Amino acid sequence: MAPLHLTIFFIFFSFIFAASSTSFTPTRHPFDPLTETELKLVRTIVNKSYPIGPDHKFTFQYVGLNEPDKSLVLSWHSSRNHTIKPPPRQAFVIARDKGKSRELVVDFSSRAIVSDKIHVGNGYPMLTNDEQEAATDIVLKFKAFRDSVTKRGLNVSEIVFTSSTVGWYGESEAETERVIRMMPFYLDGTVNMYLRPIEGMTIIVNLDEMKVSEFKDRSTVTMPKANGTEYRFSKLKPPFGPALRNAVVLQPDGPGFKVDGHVVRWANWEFHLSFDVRAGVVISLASIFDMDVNKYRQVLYKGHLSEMFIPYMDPTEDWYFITYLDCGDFGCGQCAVSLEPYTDCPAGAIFMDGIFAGQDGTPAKIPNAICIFEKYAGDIMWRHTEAEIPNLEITEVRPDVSLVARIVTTVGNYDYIVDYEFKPSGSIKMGVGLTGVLEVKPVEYVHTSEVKDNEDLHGTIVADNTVGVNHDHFVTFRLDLDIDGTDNSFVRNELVTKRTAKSVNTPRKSYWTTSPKTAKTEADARVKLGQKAEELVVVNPNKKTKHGNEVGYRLLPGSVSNPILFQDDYPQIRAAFTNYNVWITPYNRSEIWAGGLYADRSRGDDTLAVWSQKNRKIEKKDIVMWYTVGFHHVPSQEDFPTMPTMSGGFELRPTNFFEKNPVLKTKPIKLTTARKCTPNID
Ligand SMILES: *[C@@H]1O[C@H](CO)[C@@H](O)[C@H](O)[C@H]1NC(C)=O
Ligand SMILES: *[C@@H]1O[C@H](CO)[C@@H](O)[C@H](O)[C@H]1NC(C)=O
Ligand SMILES: *[C@@H]1O[C@H](CO)[C@@H](O)[C@H](O)[C@H]1NC(C)=O
Ligand SMILES: *[C@@H]1O[C@H](CO)[C@@H](O)[C@H](O)[C@H]1NC(C)=O
Ligand SMILES: *[C@@H]1O[C@H](CO)[C@@H](O)[C@H](O)[C@H]1NC(C)=O
Ligand SMILES: [Cu+2]
Repeated sequence: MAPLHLTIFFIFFSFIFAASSTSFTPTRHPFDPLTETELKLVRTIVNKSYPIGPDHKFTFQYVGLNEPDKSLVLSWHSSRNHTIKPPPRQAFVIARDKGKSRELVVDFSSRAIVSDKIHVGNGYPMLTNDEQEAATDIVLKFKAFRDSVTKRGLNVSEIVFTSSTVGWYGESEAETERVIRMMPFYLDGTVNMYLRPIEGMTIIVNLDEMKVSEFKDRSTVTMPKANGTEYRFSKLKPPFGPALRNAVVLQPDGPGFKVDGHVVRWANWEFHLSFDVRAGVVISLASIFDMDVNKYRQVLYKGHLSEMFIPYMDPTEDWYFITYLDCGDFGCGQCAVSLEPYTDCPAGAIFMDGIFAGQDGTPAKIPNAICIFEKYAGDIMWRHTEAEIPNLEITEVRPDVSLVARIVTTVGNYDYIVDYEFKPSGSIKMGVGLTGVLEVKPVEYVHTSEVKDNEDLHGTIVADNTVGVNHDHFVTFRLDLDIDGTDNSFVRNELVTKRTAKSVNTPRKSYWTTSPKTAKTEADARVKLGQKAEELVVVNPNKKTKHGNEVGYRLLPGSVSNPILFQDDYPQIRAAFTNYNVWITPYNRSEIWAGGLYADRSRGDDTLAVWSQKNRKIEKKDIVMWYTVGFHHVPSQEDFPTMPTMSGGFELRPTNFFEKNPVLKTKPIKLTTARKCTPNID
């Protein structure tokens, strides 16, 4: 069967805005990410107070935009013509300075450090790529390690490393060392290193001292084979399949969106799109044009990934500590990869680089870290066929086209595809796709029949001598919704079943009706999904529609997986922000990272769960919604040697926000095939 090369062309309609340029022109915006010039300036300014360089034990762990004052941003934004001055532009820096974590705020206009303090609590800042690479070099030169490798009959030059944070397991000393655990893998015939772990070595590197602080070898020998781990097309051998036809989405008039600096305008949407080394994509000031009132209305002040939690379920020596907080430990932006045109993102996509500071403060760049594209996946936006009227048949259909901002974060073995999708109907969908390579454990077995009675493999045999270890993925988003303004409330609209009253003349025994309750405090707004039928709506109680309904946006959750570790288990204490699927907190510019600002070796004392304990008032307040997308992952053989994408997500959907269907008057668009093709079935 020869694969067919059939090209499908779709013609896209561009909505309100005309086709536009595909290049970014620099425009000042309070949410613009720090530029290379600004990062260099940060380095120069900091160096005046704290000499930078290897001898000074001063390293940059995080450099990002200092969250601008929200009220200043809003008045600047609402002035539209931008005659009001934007808030001062500042950088927030977390540095390691002679064994301490130092927080600095650097102001660009005064070219000065305007805030300077030492972090005194638990936890350490994000790891830099640079120090993880340095740690690898240190271990490769470490004599005891090299001896162990030789003793095992292995070749040092075939060994590669990833690093793992070590977590916290109840240690009570005030200060622990800032250490990581180095995990060796063996190439020798494969590039799929994660499938060939070298087990039984404990290698701890102190990052501040940059030296091996502990080394142990329990000399286990099992290692999965390299054979069968290949995934590069160029190296795989025929037969290939299943055959897919080439598909190209063509927009003869160019993309229907416009990018001005970092501001994206498409159809009825306008938002700012940025990159942060910890969060990845940051969406801000998203507003939607309402034809009825002829203006843009605010929806999302700021939305981004806040934290991820990936605990593995093997409690033994080589595995117990694998309980990552990926964004706080490794940086979900720092781990972003360059996206491939036409495969990671479709034709017509445009790309944005990710700029961040390396450990010595010099700017580093991830080219094409974010892409933006229009998506048409054959879905229907709305339709109706009317066949009941004599002598008249009506069919009205509008295809569903949306705009997607995408980033792929590859944290070691896993690739996370994070999509922010905007729909003309007013919905915003957040999508999370998991793909990449499993984290596996070598075993002596090749078949389930060999497993001893009562032995828990903590996973599935997915290949010869290879167990894919059970684990979870929890992906937490911070969503500062501002529905038509900042003063919002959270309404839990329960659907309650009623028995029909005896007095009503009906054969029906039951019905359901709505019972809305506004959450007064944070405690009222902690939601475990799936326990009752309820709609969760963020409303603006000061704004009502013509018919008296409060304008709002509803949360449409995706499939739900809750954490099932015990609450007193250390990883769960650190990741207590996953204890509920939904939380609401009052806006606080310091409460951004659900697992705490200092996630590495954190002790759970600065999590969303702790902030929520303050039980602050949240009615008619500027509120923030937190939502966790969860997956329990029992690996299967299909996940080997790479894993087909597993997807989850959720939707924020207008609810009495508009007076009527906002896409009613969308002109019909024809997604015709430009070239007439006869599909060849063979
Ligand atoms: C930091 O300042 C010192 C002294 O002024 C200078 O010699 C050095 O080159 C500067 N380092 C960087 C990285 O700018
Ligand atoms: C800009 O907007 C402000 C407030 O909306 C208004 O007072 C001012 O007249 C406008 N200026 C110009 C030049 O349009
Ligand atoms: C070790 O690996 C390197 C390169 O990967 C190779 O050149 C060398 O011959 C190997 N040594 C042994 C003893 O196998
Ligand atoms: C590798 O695996 C393939 C089948 O997947 C098999 O045909 C081949 O013999 C194996 N090669 C080795 C060296 O084991
Ligand atoms: C804001 O958050 C920080 C960190 O959680 C906290 O210390 C501070 O008290 C909070 N401010 C308010 C007004 O709640
Ligand atoms: Cu998984």
